[in-house]
Amino acid sequence: MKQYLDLCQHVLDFGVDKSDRTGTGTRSVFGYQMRFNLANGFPLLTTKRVYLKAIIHELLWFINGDTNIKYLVDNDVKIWNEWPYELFKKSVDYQNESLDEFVNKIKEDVDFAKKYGELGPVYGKQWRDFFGVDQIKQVIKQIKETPDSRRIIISAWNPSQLDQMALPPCHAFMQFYVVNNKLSLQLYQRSGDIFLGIPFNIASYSLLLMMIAQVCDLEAGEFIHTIGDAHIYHNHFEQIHTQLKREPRSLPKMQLNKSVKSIFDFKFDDFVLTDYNPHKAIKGVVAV
Ligand code: THF
Repeated sequence: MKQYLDLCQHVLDFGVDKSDRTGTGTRSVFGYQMRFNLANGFPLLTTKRVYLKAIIHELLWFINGDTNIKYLVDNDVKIWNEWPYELFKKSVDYQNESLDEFVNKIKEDVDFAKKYGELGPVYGKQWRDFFGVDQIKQVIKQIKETPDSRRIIISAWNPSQLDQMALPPCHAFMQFYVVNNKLSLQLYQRSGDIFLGIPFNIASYSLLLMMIAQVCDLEAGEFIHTIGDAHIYHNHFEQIHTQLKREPRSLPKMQLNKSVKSIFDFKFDDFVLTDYNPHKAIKGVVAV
């Protein structure tokens, strides 16, 4: 995926070193755009192995309107664990449990999960119930009934609820566009962690585009990814350099179960990825 490697090189060359909320330090540019034509294959990075299982579960979890990490934990998806753990550490019930012990309690104790697995009104809540508006349903209706509309939008950014969220949305605003029987999706992401988050976000929104296209009887066109603060954490430089030395390989193919007709009926097994032959996985620490 040349687009991703170009982004990495651009930020290394033209980015400015900038401190951040997490105290890790980043190199950052403000404003960057990538385009992925879904006809060219499924845009899953090939310069490292990306864990698609987590991406699918996370997306189904968003679409379901869920904001509690229990579903993810039960499916061994770890990507959201750090944030509720940080909140738990500040609570009266915290007795020096490690992250692993915390996650085990979420898995085994339903009441504990209810209390401490909650992220607040994050993506799932805003997508499905933004002060009573089911934005997923609304957008699908608009795409079917008024495909020329320039108002086909989902916003996860709800200013009046930001203070209740464990983390304000990074991928905050999406717009859909229909032309020549093709559906395209542009995402505005206010903040993008280029090594860990961005590969997930590209794959996740490309999947969402394919799913919505299918239930609207359209082809998937382009996923356009617009990023505000695009940054490489200083402790990810080596991982980025490793990928820049690797030769990108041909993209895999993603097949959705064609019999699914409602966005709310997709299940984990309805997604089949083939021809994915990435370079080896690369580890990196997530900044919280
Ligand atoms: N915060 C930061 N600092 N980076 C992010 O990418 C990020 N997200 C979400 C919310 N806050 C963020 C969480 N998404 C991983 C991937 C996505 C995440 C968080 C973490 C991650 O650690 N991925 C590893 C391991 C995956 C695994 O095997 O479980 C990887 O190698 O890809 C961006 O939306």
